[in-house]
Amino acid sequence: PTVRPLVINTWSFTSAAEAAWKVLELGGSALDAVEKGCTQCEIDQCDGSVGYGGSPDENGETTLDAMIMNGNTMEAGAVANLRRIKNAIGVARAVMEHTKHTFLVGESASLFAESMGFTSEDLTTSKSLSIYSKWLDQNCQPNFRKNVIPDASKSCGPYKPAKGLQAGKQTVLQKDIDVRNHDTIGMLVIDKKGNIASGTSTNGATHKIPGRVGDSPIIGAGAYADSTAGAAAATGDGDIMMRFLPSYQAVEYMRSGADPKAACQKAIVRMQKHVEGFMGAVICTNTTGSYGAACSKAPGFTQFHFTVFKPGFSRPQTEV
Ligand code: SD4
Repeated sequence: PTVRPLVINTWSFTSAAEAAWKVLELGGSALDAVEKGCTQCEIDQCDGSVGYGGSPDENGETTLDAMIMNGNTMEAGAVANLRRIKNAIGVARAVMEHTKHTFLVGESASLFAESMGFTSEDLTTSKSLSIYSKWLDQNCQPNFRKNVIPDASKSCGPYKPAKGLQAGKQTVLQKDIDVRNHDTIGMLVIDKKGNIASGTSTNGATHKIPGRVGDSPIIGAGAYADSTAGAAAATGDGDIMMRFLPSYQAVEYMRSGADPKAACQKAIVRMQKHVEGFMGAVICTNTTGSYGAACSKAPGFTQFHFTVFKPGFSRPQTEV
């Protein structure tokens, strides 16, 4: 039997699922529900890893990555390294609907957002500042990059090859990435008409090198949607996941007949085969609203929670 409408999102972000569900109950579209749901997480600063005031980079700045995809039209919009704008998924949708482009990045993405009427404000909070200051004191040398960032009193580097990097086993950032700093929202929605949409929003990885973009805004990596096959979203170590397009892969597995859980598992296994100790999870739904998830366990990451709202539920429920 077909389950409609359906909201499923990564982690225990129930306020996001609730916001998306409200849109669907009123007859809204999958796309509106995804935008509303992920926006709620940006407002709530879900787990400190979505929205403003989280994951300060090496300069102490919070920057955001987001994408949204319409599985009916296969249109998508994305922003990465977005500065000063809180509603990253809103900007991603504006890229999709108001330009002929798909992906805008960095300062230019922020200028686009401002021109579209999004408020420009500081994304730093006392919390992000304190995370940054502690880390800076412990990890960085004074004035290393003074030539690059003239007003930096301290900064990081020089960067050395990470152990096993040549063999593709590890990334420079992997040691900094664990369950505490890695909770992107990825959301999949099927509306009453059967339209499927997906989206993500994140502030990425804590202490990232400025300019670092994760998997979340990359179409097919962070999320994917195709109303003829299903949708998927990923969370975890984006520096690794973006090399495998796990969301695209999982949707294609479902198109070839895999059930959602198996599709998620197969996408995870492909990454595990190549990267020892890799940490990540994928959620999937097919066109009938059957859904599933899989994760790659790592030290500090032994259980992956995701949230579901579907007919018969009076509130979102978290599943493992
Ligand atoms: C990233 N994948 O930027 C994101 C972070 C994440 O759960 O998913 N956290 O690498």
